[in-house]
Amino acid sequence: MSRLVYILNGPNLNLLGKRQPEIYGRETLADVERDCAALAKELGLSIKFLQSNREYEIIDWVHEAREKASGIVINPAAFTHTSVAILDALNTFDGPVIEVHISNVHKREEFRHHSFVSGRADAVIAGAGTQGYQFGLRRVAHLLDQAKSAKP
Ligand code: CA2
Repeated sequence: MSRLVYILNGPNLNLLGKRQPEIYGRETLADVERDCAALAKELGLSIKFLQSNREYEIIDWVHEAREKASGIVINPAAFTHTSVAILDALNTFDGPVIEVHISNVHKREEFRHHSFVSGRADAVIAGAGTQGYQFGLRRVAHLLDQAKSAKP
């Protein structure tokens, strides 16, 4: 299998760095993509970095990842707290899934405390800022390496 990792971003994350810097920081999504691409190179991974405001598009990308990718890092944004459909899609994916939140959702409003996606995620990273994406990528690389060395 490839060492391709899909990095999926949910609604409104296209505004990253442009609004609410006190919650989400000053880095834009393009900055996050650039940092992830550099780290991926170091880790021997390649990435496909995507953002959508549409639930169905994220579901379609998870389906595409089933065919093409070895791991998924996902910040489902508000869909985290609402989407059984994204959970169902992720449940069809065989490789590592890491859920990332830029903010610490547990320090915020009650409605952000529940995540449907966490029911599938192998790890959940919240509150590490945009660095969380890099932690997520490192974890995927580690799990892929482990799986490879466990093969007879
Ligand atoms: O902390 C996170 O990464 C979240 O997934 C971000 C979501 C929020 O609904 C989740 O509860 C936690 C919101 C993404 C909105 O992104 C914006 C970025 C900049 C300005 C406005 C929105």
